[in-house]
Amino acid sequence: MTTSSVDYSDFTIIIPTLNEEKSIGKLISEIEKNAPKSSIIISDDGSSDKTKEITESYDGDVKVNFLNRKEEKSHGLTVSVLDAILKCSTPYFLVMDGDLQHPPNTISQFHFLLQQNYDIVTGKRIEVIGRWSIQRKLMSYVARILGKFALLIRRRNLIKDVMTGFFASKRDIWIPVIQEQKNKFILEGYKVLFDFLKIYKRKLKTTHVEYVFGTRDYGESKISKRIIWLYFKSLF
Ligand SMILES: Nc1nc2c(ncn2[C@@H]2O[C@H](COP(=O)(O)OP(=O)(O)OP(=O)(O)O)[C@@H](O)[C@H]2O)c(=O)[nH]1
Ligand SMILES: [Mg+2]
Repeated sequence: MTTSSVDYSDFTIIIPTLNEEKSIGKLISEIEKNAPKSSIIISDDGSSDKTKEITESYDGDVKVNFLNRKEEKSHGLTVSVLDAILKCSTPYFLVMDGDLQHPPNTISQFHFLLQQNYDIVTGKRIEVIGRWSIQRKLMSYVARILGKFALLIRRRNLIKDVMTGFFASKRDIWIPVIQEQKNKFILEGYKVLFDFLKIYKRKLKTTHVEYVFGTRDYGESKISKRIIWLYFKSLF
């Protein structure tokens, strides 16, 4: 599977952003290299830095759309991803962070697996490079276990890392769920895939791609205590 021989015109990469001027330009050029002819939707919640200008000045081979959510009534990572999926015009999409923590050189694997008819392909962290505090590690571990448990008791599809924000899927599976049950997602939250799995009752064919997660090199984390609280509340 060489990147150069593959056509990614059936693939949209969705990137939720809030002040990612330090990494967004590099990420777009990495996507251009790793997924030629793909589309990108930058779903931005009103960045006050140069994220918009950098995105709009891009003039390369992939189609980049800036979805400006600045004036929307509801803001948040989850609602930004859902709105981008509704705008997606390709059968397949991938959601990844804008801060380069999700490695663009794995994009081809997600695309390949969707073409093999998997419904959901998730990124599974095999290692975290850089320093994560003990609290962050513990929080991540507990959140994962509780998330799995919450899906298990509801008899929903289980996946390796239910907390991941790095995942790919098929537009046609998501659109009806978003159109009919958007209010069941925690729109302000961070766990869009987990919310989806909690809602979705049919059997899904799932697999994962392993990757090494970097700690943030640029910009600032937007995770707040409120976001973490919203997640724990959503479990039950
Ligand atoms: N549209 C939108 N994007 C957001 C929002 N909050 C965060 N993001 C973006 O979502 C992605 C993930 O957010 P991060 O702050 O990196 O969260 P994280 O990766 O769990 O935390 P760190 O490891 O500290 O980076 C980044 O691309 C952010 O810019 C939001 O409210 N709206
Ligand atoms: Mg991050």
